[in-house]
Amino acid sequence: YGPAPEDASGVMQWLDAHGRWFGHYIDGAFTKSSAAKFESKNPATGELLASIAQGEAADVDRAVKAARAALPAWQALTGHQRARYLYAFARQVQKHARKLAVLETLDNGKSIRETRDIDIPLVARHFYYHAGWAQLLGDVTDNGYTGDTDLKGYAPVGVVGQIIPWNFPLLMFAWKVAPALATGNTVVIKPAEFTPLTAMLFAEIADEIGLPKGVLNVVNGDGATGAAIVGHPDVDKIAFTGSTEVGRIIRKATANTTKKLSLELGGKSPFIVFDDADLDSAVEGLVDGIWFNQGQVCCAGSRLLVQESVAERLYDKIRARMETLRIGSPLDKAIDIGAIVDQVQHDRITKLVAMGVAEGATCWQPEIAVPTKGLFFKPTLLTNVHPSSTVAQEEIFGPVLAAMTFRTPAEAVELANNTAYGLAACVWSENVNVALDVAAQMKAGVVWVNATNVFDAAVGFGGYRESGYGREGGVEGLYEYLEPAWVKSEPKMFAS
Ligand code: TXE
Repeated sequence: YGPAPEDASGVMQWLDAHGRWFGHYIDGAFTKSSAAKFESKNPATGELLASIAQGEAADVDRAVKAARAALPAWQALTGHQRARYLYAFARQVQKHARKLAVLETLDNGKSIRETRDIDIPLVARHFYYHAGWAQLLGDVTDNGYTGDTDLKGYAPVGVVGQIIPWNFPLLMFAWKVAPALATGNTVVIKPAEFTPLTAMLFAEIADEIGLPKGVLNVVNGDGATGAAIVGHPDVDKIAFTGSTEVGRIIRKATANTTKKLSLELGGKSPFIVFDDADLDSAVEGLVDGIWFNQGQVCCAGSRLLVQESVAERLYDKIRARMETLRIGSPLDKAIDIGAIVDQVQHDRITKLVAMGVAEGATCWQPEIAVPTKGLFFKPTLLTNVHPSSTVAQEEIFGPVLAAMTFRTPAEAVELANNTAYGLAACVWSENVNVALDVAAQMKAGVVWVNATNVFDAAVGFGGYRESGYGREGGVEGLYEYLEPAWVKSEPKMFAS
């Protein structure tokens, strides 16, 4: 990882070795059974990376059958034995870190600094963390005596269908797969159609570590493939991360079934700055909060709420910092902002910013160089945003900060909670009483004080209201994949 742009030749060779054509990973085998296919492109260059099989209902059915068949043997392992596979995954992720990071950056457009320093280490951390739980839970589910006569424990849910988005392809894969396997479930997972490639490399890792066939199945495809997983009668649980709109569709599709459901959906998270805040720190927080991953982050601090008395001073500092952001080739290690994942998303961001301006917002972008080719979008500041306007209410999912002002803490709380979402919030103040009081009133699943985007495998992440339900990570995340199974037997009277 020297100063030169990251070398992608090794990953290109890997793609070539596969004939730039990937299928699914079902029952421990790579298959290209589907006739239809779609293309995965590098959004920074437009270059075709590979063609991918479009999973059909028959592929989903084979994957579900494989997962069902693998379930008894997987559940019969002790927690310790399952943990060994999860530790092996974590170690292989570290071993293949560079390849995974480069492939993720090529497929998604995110900067190599982020994939290398944030995404991949968090993926490994997630597997290590859940390996620990596999051991501990195994002791409960396998041998769980809590007294002489009570056999208490938890049973795995069964076959789990998982559908993930494109903004953190491998990290979302880890967030879904690690807890499911740790708790004794088997998996059918569908990567997002924009970013299927690291899931294929991960399937190779599953093969490498000798994961029993059928325990992890990867079916590629778009929303139709996702719907086939959701609708399959032999899937016991659906775990979904994606848009609020598709979350609603899945809720309806499963309403008449007994499927367990967890949903991690969109957000419009407030980033509240009080007049006594360390403004320079807050600006750095914003760089992370809204320009990290090009703003394609469900918990992005996309609504800046700043106390009126310091608003102009903060805007000046933000603009000055925006002039220093570097946008360009994601493989360049000095880049802050990479490419937007797909033309559809780029168009959506462009449209929403135009709507913001039409609704009265002032749009400002720095005079920085942007590559002429590729799906790049300049960091953008919208001021004079009306709290009820579209850009204040709807997730833009791009590098666009919508700024509003408030006068009192009560007004800040009201504005902050004034959306349909409830995922994350940040409060910046040097006054601990104000910060904690406001933090406690946030309708959000996670609140950061003088910080933003702090994640850890040990902390349950998720939201409520239109941001969904269920948690990923931490103890809470485990319960999404377990059913309490309490068995009681009467004490035996031993004949003398
Ligand atoms: O999401 P979709 P899209 C938000 C963000 C973004 C918007 C649209 O605002 O601009 O959603 O993105 C699969 N049944 N988020 O259209 O469609 C799909 O194949 C089952 C926030 O890409 O929700 C992909 O694997 N599955 C979010 C996954 O759902 C279906 C991250 C997500 O795609 C399906 C991504 C169906 N009917 C977008 N239709 C976050 N919470 O971080 C699609 N899919």
